[in-house]
Amino acid sequence: MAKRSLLVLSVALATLVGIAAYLFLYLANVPGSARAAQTSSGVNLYLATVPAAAANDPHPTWVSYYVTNKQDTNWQHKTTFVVPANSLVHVTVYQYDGASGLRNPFISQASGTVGGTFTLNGKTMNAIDPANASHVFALPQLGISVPLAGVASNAKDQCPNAPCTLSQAHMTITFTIKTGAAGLYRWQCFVPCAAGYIDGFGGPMQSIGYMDGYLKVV
Ligand SMILES: [Cu+2]
Repeated sequence: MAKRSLLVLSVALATLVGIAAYLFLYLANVPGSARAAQTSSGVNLYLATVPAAAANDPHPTWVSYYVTNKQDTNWQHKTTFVVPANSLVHVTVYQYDGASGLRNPFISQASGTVGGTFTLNGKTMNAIDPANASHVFALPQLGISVPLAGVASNAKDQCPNAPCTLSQAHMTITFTIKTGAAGLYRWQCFVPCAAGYIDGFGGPMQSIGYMDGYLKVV
C-alpha cells in the first residue's frame, strides 16, 4: 500500500514539474525586446542587417536583423522593437548584406513612411532597383514597407557576420514612421534572402529573431 501511494505521488509530482516547465520555459519564454532611444531629436531606432548572425548564435549562418545604436557599437540580437504610441519614430538601418533581388518589383517602392520616402546613403528616394534589394522592413498591418539596398558584390571590406562596424562596407537607410494606437504589430522581410532554403523563404525568413519580429507600440 505504501509503495503504491509513493508511486502515485511521484507520478503526480513528475506531471506537475512537466506542466511548470512547459509554462515557464516554453509558453512564457518570449524573445527579448529593445526600446527605441528617446533623444532631443525625437525617438530613434537603430537597426542593422547582416548576411549571417554572430558566430556564437544558435543559427550562425542565418541572415538577420539586430538592434544597435547610432555609433553601431552596441549590437543586440533582438527583433521586438518598443516604441511610443502616436509618435514619429526615426529609423536608421545599417545594412551590411549583399543583394538577393525581389521577385515582385512592387516591393522595391517605399510605402507608409512620412513623405512616402526614405534616404539611401543620404539621398532621398522612394524606390530602388528591384534587383538591388537585400531586405525589406515591412509592417503590413500599418501599410509600411521600406526596401533596403544591398552592398555591391565587389565592395571592399564586407562584413561576413555580426557584429559589424561602420568602417565596413554598408548602406545607410533612414526613414520616419508615425505610430498610432498601442498594440503589437508584426514586421517582416519580403526579400527571398534565406540562402539554402526553398525559394529563399524558409529558416530565418520564417523565424522571429531573424527576418521577423514585432513593433511593440506602448
Ligand atoms: Cu531579408
